[in-house]
Amino acid sequence: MPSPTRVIMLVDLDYFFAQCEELRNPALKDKPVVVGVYSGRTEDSGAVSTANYVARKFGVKSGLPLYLAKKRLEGTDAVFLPVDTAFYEQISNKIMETLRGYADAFEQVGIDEAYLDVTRKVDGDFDAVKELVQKMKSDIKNKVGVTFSVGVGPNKLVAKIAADRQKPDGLTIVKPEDVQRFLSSLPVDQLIGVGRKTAAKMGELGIRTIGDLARYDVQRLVVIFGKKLGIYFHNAANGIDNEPVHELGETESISRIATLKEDTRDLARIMEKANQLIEEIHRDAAKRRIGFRQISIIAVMIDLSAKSRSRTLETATNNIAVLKRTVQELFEKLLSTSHLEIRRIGVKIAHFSWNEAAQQRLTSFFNNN
Ligand code: DCP
Ligand code: CA
Ligand code: CA
Repeated sequence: MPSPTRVIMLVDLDYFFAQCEELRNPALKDKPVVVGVYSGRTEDSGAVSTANYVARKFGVKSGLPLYLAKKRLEGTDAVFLPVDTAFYEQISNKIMETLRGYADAFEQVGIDEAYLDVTRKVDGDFDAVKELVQKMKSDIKNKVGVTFSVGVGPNKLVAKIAADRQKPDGLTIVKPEDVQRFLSSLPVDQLIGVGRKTAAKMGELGIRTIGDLARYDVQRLVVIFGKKLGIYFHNAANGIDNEPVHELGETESISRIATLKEDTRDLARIMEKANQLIEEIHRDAAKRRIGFRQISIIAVMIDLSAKSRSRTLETATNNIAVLKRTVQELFEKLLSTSHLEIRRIGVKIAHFSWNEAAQQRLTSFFNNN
């Protein structure tokens, strides 16, 4: 049975940190506003976190060194401010709470984005979406005073790309029958998972647009990028994505379990398998841009008894090295309490949050692949 058409929305808050600063001080509205991370070495060392759209007209954007932003805004009444994450999180929480009420299923991704499955809310009718979005926009405008941009499509992949097409305060709706046309002319790096390096590699193969990728022989993609990625790229380019909108409850966790090649008590062998599981778990967490505080392991011994160990970190992280190190320590502990060989192992992360440090590292995770 073919799955019924879904109506998926991505909401992305406009120039978020800078918009929050405007909210706190409306006198900033017509001026260039730059929010920066000051590294503190010299007065101007550091980088732009984000800038409002007035400042963007001068070529100021996320990642630009602050001294260059200053230079580009010379002679204007530009305002430079340091990042105040606690304040932005407050605003974000209020918005997310309101948005949640508009969705059948809701998944926050990072501090300023959320996916909404609104299929039932609009009865599967893409023509009813515009009115719903207008209602959401004016609701948030009244309650919080913030604008956002929306992408709508039959899945998360299309919704995410659509949300970037019109900003700020935009709305882009891509109906199922328009997906292929919508995607085909866009540069290939618009797809999640196609970073700079992958895009360069694809360029060498003559693949520049998503349409080029969609037409490229899938078998060759598998040979070049491996089975998982090759098939992912092929499906993504064709606008196929069945990922559900995950509700992220307090108790939710991400876990993997696998049987060892042979029963063993050898830590190196156990970690070889564990590291594979960790990489999958980490990729899942990265896709959803969440940090985790709790790390657990489970071992099924040869007598089929199960033992588990768990550790809660002081702050949320999404650092894979921390995950690997902690899992190894937990297995060492577990081995010391039993003389039995281990047959199956599992790794689990839980206690999720969107802490800012996790956000930053994830940015580099996506930019580096
Ligand atoms: N951010 C950051 N450093 C980056 C990118 C982003 O600190 N290199 C922070 C500041 C942004 C927030 O994350 O306000 C959200 O990032 P977006 O990429 O969604 O950018 P904006 O919301 O600022 O702008 P846009 O209107 O383009 O969405
Ligand atoms: Ca965003
Ligand atoms: Ca944004």
